[in-house]
Amino acid sequence: MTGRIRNPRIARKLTSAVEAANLVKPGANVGMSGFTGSGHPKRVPAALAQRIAEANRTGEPMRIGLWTGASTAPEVDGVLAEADGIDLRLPYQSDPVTRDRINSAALRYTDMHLSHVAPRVWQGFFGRLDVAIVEATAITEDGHLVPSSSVGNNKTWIEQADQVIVELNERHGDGMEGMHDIYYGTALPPQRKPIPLTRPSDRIGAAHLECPEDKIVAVVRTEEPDRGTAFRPPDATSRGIAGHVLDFLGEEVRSGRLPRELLPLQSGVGNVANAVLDGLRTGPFRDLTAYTEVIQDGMLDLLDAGVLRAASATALSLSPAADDRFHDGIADYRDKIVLRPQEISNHPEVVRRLGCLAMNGIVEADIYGNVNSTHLMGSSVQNGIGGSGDFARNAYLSIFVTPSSAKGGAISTIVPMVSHVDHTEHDVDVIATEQGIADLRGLAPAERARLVIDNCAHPDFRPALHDYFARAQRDSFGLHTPHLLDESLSWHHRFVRTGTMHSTPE
Ligand code: 0RQ
Repeated sequence: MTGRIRNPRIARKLTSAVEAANLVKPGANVGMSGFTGSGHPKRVPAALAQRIAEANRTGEPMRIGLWTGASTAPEVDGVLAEADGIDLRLPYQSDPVTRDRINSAALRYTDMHLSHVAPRVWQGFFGRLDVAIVEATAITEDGHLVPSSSVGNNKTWIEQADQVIVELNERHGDGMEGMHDIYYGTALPPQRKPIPLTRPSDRIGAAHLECPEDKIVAVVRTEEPDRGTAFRPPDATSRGIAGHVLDFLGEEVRSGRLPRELLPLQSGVGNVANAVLDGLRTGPFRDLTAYTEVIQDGMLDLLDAGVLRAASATALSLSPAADDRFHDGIADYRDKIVLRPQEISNHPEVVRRLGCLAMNGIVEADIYGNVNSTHLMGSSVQNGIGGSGDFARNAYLSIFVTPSSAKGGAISTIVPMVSHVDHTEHDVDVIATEQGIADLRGLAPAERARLVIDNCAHPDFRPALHDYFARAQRDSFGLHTPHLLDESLSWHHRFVRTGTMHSTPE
C-alpha cells in the first residue's frame, strides 16, 4: 500500500493501465478529468486507444463518447482521435489530430459554454455516463479524492458515472491538498440556491472530491507530468496590444469606472491573452485578484511579482518551466490559489456578482463588434468557445484582443461581417489590436464601425473596410446596421479561393 492511498480496501484495487482500460465497454460514455493540458489521466487513455486501434483493425469497431473539462493533451485527445476511437467529443479541444477529424466530419463535436456542461449532463442530454477516469493526487481514508492540477467537471463525472477509475499521480506529493474548493450546493432550478461566493479567494466547499468507495473499480499509478505548452514570448504585436489594453485600463481608473486594484481578472487561453498578463506584471496596477478558468504562466508571474494577491480558477495550464516553479513553491501558492469545479469558476451568477474584467483572444471581429472566437472561414473549428462566453456575457467589462492580421498579413481579423458568431455585438465592450483600441460601449452601429476600422484594422485593409462601409451606407436594405449582403462574406470567400483576403493577390 502506498501512503497516497489511505484506504486499505481501495489500495487492493491497484491495477495496470491495460486492465483498467479493459473495463471500458465499446460505445461507453467516458468522463475524463483534464482541462487545458492539466490534470488529465496520463496512462489509461493510451491503453484504451491501443485497445480501440486493435478492435478497429480486427473489424470490431469501437468508439467512445469523450467528455472532459476542456482541452486535454496528446495522450488523451491525440491518441484516441488517432485510433478513430471518439464518437462524440465535448466540450472544448485544441488537439491538432482531433481538430482534423472534427473538420473532416469523422468525429462529432459539441462545442459548448464550459459552465453549461455539468447542468446539461445532469439533465441527461448526452445519455448516461458509464465511466469516469479521473486523476487524483491521493485517496483519503473515506475514499475521497484529492484532485490534482485541474478540477474541471470531475465532481459531476464522479457523481454521474457508474464506475470510477482513478489515476493516482504521485508526482504532486502532498502539496496540492487544500488548494481545491469543491462546492456541493449546486442544483437545477427550481431548487437552485445563491452561490455564497463574494470574493475570488472565498472557500465555500470541501477540499476533496466525494466518491462512494464502491464506485472505484480500479486505481492506476502514474508519475507523469502535465502537458502544458510553452507560450511564445510576447512579440512586438502582442506587446502593442497589451500596451493599448493597459493604457485603456489606466483611463478607466482615472475616470472612476474601475478601482485602482481593478476588478477580478479573467484571462483566456492563447499567446495574446498571456502577453497582456505579461504587460500587467510591469504595469502600474497592484493588489489585483483573478477569477478565471485557467492559470497560465502569465498569471503565475503576476503572483510571483506580488502584483496579484489571489487567483481562483479551475485549472493550471503551465509551461514545463512554470510547472517546475509551481512545484517548488507549492506551499506558498496553496494560500493564494483556489481551484474549483468549472461550473463555479465560470458561473454567470458569480462572474456578474464579482464584476469580472474579461480578456479573451479571438479569431476575428466585424466592424459592428460581433466576435468569432472559434471558426476559420466560417466552417473549420479551431478550438472552441471554452469559457469565453461565460465571462464575456456576464463580465463588468469584456475586452477582446487580437493581432489585426493573421497568416503573414493575408487575413484581416477585422472583417465586414464575421463568418461565425460566438459573441454578439451586445456582449463586446472593447476590441484591441496592436493598431489601437475601440471602446464600443454606448455607441450606435455606424459609430462602432468607424471606430473599429480606424482604431483596430490593419492599415493594409483599412481603405477596403472604409469603402465597404461607405457603399453599405448608400446601398444597404436598412441603414441601422448597413451591410451589402452579396459582399459581406466575400473577403472569406476570396481567401478560400486565392489564399488571401486582399483583392489583388500579393
Ligand atoms: O494559427 O498557429 O497555425 O498560425 O489561429 O492564433 O494569433 O496565436 O492567437 O493563441 O491567442 O489564439 C481565438 C484561437 C486565439 C484562442 C484563439 C490562427 C493563427 C494561429 C492562433 P497558427 P494566435 P491565440 C478561456 C477562454 C476561444 C476560447 C477562449 C481561442 C492560431 O484565443 O481558442 O477564448 N479562443 N477561451 O494564425 C484564420 C483568422 C485567424 C487565424 C488567428 N482570422 N483566420 N486563422 N488565426 N486568427 C479558456 C478556456 O476556455 C479553456
